[in-house]
Amino acid sequence: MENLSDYITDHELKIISGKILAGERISPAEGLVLYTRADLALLGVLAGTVRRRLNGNLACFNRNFHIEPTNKCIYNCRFCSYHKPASDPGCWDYSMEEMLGIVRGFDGREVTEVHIVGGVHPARDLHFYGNLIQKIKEHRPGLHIKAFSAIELDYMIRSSGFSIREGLEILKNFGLGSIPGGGAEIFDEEIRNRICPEKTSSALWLEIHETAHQLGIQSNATMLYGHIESYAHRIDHMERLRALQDKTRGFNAFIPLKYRKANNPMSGTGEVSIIEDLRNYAVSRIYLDNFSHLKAYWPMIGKETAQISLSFGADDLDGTIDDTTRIYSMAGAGEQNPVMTTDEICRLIREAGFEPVERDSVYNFINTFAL
Ligand code: V47
Ligand code: SF4
Repeated sequence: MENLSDYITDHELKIISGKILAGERISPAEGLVLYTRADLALLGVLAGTVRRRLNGNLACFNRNFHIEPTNKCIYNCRFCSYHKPASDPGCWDYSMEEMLGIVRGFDGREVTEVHIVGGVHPARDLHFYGNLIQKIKEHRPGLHIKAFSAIELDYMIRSSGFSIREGLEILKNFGLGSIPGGGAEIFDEEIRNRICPEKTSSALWLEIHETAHQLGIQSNATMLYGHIESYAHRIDHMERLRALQDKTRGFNAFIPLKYRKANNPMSGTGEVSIIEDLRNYAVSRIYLDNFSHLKAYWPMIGKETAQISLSFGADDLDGTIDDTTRIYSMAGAGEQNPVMTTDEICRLIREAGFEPVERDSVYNFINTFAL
């Protein structure tokens, strides 16, 4: 036997594998066959081929830190362990000065990006957040500000009386660099209604990202998986993203986020296995053929799974983070104090057989780390 296809006994899988190896797009039905009938070894080879076609042997990361302005939130997503009522001792609400203090804490350190995302605060509008961006930029003009999920944007822009386009333009003028991928969850309306009924609709999430792309603001997209959704729902989610990306080319990275069960009302659904995480990375790498980057967000899945994911399609490990995010540790992720030095991230990447490269927030490569 000489060809990979000689080893595949399932006829349909053989045809789908042939398409992937030839660089052809697969259909939603074919994506479902991959999820349900392909074993992990085959998925690794197929996703690895796509990954190498797009990103060669490189695995990238950036040097960043997070600001989580508040965990007060007007919504009550059932999977969320993060938001707290104002009366709760675990509730925080940073003032402008406190947030600028976090930024100043990184003075003299080689970070290139601040990632700002938090709960949807009832009383903070576009003016407040625009001001925050402006002040950060005044202090450190070179720092890229990747900020606010579409859910936060929807509320802050709406409550300030602007259209989405106007609001995004205002934030861009203040210095917003790009938009993170949060709040996408699962687009299927029935599942969305069961896990986060009050949240910005899927259609509006997509519209906000489409408008941002039209204004030259690049963004990411996430998918919350491993709860009550089916494989068909995941394919539907990725299909909507792939269609938008065909139109705008404005997405940088796709980030699957594994549902973590601690301290939230959906705990009873449990968590999926590492096998499922790897299967999901591989199918998303193959399905989203027009996304250049697949991010394995290590604070969510842990350093070791992130390292293995590089062989299942991922090419981006996000950032050094420096212990500045709490969303996942509060939901039970293994990384209680997420921080990695540049040396550690490079070692992890090399050990997995890839070459580390530092990227900026819009995926220009800025630093290689020759041994
Ligand atoms: O939308 C909340 C998720 C997201 C849980 O763009 C949970 O670079 C798992 O979007 N279990 C916010 N996930 C974070 C986010 C993100 C993270 C890293 C990088 C980027 C980027 C974006 O966190 C929410 C939601 O899907 N989340 N609770 C939980 N219990
Ligand atoms: Fe609020 Fe975000 Fe938590 Fe939903 S996931 S309750 S929008 S903080």
